[in-house]
Amino acid sequence: MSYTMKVLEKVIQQNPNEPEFHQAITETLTSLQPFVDAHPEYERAGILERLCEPERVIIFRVPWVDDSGKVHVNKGYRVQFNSAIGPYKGGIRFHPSVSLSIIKFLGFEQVLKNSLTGLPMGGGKGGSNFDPKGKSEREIMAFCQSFMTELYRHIGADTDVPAGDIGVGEREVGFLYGQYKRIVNSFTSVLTGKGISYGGSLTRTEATGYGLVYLLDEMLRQHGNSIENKTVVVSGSGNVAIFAAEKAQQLGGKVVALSDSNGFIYDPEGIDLSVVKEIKLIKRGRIYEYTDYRKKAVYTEGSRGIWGIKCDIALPCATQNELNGDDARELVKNGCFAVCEGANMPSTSEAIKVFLENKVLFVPGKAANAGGVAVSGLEMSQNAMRTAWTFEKIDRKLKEIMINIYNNIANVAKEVGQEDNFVVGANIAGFKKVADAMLRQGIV
Ligand code: NDP
Ligand code: 2IT
Repeated sequence: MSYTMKVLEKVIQQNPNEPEFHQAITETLTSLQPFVDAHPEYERAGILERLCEPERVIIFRVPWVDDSGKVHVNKGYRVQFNSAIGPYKGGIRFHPSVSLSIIKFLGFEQVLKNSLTGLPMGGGKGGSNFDPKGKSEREIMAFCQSFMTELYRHIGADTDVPAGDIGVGEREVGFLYGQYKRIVNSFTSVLTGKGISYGGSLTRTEATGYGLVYLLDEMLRQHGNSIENKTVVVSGSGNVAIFAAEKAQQLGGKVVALSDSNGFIYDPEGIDLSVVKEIKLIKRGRIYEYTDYRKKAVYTEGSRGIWGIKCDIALPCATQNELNGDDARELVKNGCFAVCEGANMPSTSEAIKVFLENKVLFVPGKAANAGGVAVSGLEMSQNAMRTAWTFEKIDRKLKEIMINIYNNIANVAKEVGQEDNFVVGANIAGFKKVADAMLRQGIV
């Protein structure tokens, strides 16, 4: 058995009951196999064993009190996965499904994603099984303060810099930052995605969605195509989905659907994003409310149904494993020719196989959604310089980074004889830089 497959088998065996983590490492290691096995220095230095074992896992109790005075306890996590190329960097997720497996899969992906941005950032991820839905603002604040009261001792501007993810946006980052500053009495760049008035970067809110579409646009351009007049389906209706839809519309695409975990809306005339923003960003409501504003729009229960809508381009921007093999076959049957992942691991392994077999231009999340963490990196730079760049400057840099990522993954795929296989391209390109840094730093 090859070195790569031996490591994969062992890691799975040593980390039972972590299905999402197994899925992420299986996808990555399988596509890295020919490359890694052709370079015996990786085996000699135990690179894969070390890459698959987080440098540190922190699990902690998060006690908090609800508005009725009842005490609740949640689990808090921070997985500091790999710091070979920079301080740990990656978001915090608040969602009832959060488990060690989910945080480890996200942390593992983050290591390679951050490497692809070209910026000096290692990989980490954190979160809690806390469910923010239906909580008052005071309850959210109390939870964030309790979470940070433990987390603060493990993070730092040069050590580990968390940010947002599902359930954690600017409001939550603000509460987390306020508590950090209060405890350590220091105003440092320990979180990104901050509010603009206290060190946040312009464009960070838009970055993941915009970056996704910049990469898509470049890929289509290099294939003699464009977004113009294409029908686009975007799943989710959170931070990533909204700004992916916005940029796709700005580039002439027709976005016809969005979803949340309960169902999806289809608007044959094209989604009115000002309505979506009012519902989701201002009222914190549900996506079905869209039909109150737009009479031709239809709401359907069940979020998976969104993949049955005929489209040219699909952008899954909600959550892991939201698009399975059947969904992929349905998309292909309906003529979808490009899929870029705004979410982390939204396509199951079977779905990815279907896309690749059918020559769909498929870009995995670790490359396609790297714009968010890239602008987080730019936020860290601005904070270190005690300056603030304009929206236009950051947007330009974001676009440049996404185009570089596309060229990098496309070139690597071509070099290994797998043109347009961006899964292989992203994994090898992301891995090479981290592995090289690890080789040079000795056995640590
Ligand atoms: P948000 O919390 O802003 O939005 C999440 C969206 O996904 C909501 O519409 C939510 O619906 C939906 N969703 C969550 N779980 C499910 C589910 N089980 N089925 C269907 N829909 C679901 O998060 P983000 O937009 O920030 O994150 C979305 C994805 O993008 C995640 O995979 C995240 O890891 C990834 N990502 C985020 C980045 C960022 O900068 N924020 C950067 C790179 C990747 P509901 O309201 O019903 O829960
Ligand atoms: O998955 C991701 O890349 C994020 N949630 C963003 C991480 C960050 O540090 O900005």
